Amino acid sequence: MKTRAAVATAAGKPLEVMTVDLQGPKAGEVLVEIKATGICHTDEFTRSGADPEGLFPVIFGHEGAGIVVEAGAGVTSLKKGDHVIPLYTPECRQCKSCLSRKTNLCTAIRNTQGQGVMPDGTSRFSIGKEKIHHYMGCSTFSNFTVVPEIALAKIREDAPFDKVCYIGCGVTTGIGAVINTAKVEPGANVVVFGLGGIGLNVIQGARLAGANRIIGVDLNPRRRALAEKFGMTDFVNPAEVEGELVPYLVALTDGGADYSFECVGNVDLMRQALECCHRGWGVSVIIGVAAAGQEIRTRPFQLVTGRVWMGTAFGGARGRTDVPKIVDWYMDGRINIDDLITHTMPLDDINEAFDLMHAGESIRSVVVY
Ligand code: NAD
Ligand code: AHE
Ligand code: ZN
Repeated sequence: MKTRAAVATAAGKPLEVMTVDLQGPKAGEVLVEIKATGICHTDEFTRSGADPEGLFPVIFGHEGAGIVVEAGAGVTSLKKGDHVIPLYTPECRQCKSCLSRKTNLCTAIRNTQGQGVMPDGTSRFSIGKEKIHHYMGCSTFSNFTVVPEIALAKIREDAPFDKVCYIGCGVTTGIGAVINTAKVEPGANVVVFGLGGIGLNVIQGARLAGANRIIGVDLNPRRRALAEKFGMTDFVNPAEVEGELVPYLVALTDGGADYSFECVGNVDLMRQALECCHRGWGVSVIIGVAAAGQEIRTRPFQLVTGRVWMGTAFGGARGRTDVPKIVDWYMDGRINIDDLITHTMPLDDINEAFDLMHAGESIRSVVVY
């Protein structure tokens, strides 16, 4: 079949909206009509060329929601008409990682997904004879896409696609980092570096967890009002702090944060996020994705004296199990997604979403098909 898609032909170039060829689903695969997709900073990270795993040409997008059009041979858990959210972290429930119960990082299709192809080693997307890569196993910047069955969460049918698509990455990553990864307890003091599409969900998660002080750190003063609406108690603009940021944050938190979260992808901030944690027990969670060649640094003494450095992908969520529950939280009014979706646009205008992100204007832009 043919489908409209935004194709990234080379690193650093704007996306090109065009008609591409899409092969139907093979065994264990599902054809999905994408109804809406968010644009995450990770799409921009790879588009820019900063991602060491970046492959081109490719169809980006990993924050979508849609409807099953056709289930391939052997698919048992989904049927035509089901509403779904594609998962860049699948959940096969059979691999060593899934069975360990220690991680959400299912390994069933990790290798081929990283190579931009389906589990059988081939791509479903092409233009004539030229192959186009899949991205993170999702490629939601295409009106129709093919996704493995184990990488689709079935969701309730009354949930609006243009809102719950954000659960496909940003919402789950931010809230999950607090609840699943850090396991923030009531009364804890939390510092969040970066108040964009991920950081604001960390704030919302910290409020759900019953945190006491929730301190937001961002260079963009326009983030303040929305962050306060989501539960931030104190705003710190590093550009306005006299002297060093770390001692300032340590003083603000009576000796250091119980938990900190880096939601930018900047290795210098990752160090500050660790070092503003409380001696003896502070936990710092890396969420941001840093460019190729970057490395984190700190004095080992920071860890010797009890601080813990950890990271999280997709908020530690097991997608097929957890995503339908997060959709319920949204539908029950327990979490706010609407206020974070600041812009919507048709696929033809998708490059505007990247411009808005760079200008610090948007939290989440959503393409509605
Ligand atoms: P975003 O562009 O919406 O937000 C980034 C925020 O960081 C902005 O508010 C910006 O003003 C702020 N910022 C930039 N430089 C700063 C600095 N030096 N000090 C303080 N604040 C600064 O991005 P996003 O979509 O929220 O994504 C954030 C990061 O999380 C990205 O690196 C993205 O790739 C990563 N991410 C990781 C996962 C995961 O599973 N680990 C999932 C989604 C996104
Ligand atoms: N390819 C990058 C790593 C990118 C990365 O860390 N991706 C996260 C999801 S970000 C979502 O917005 C992830 O889940 N990684 C786990 C995995 O298995 O890819 C690089 O730097 O090489
Ligand atoms: Zn993402």
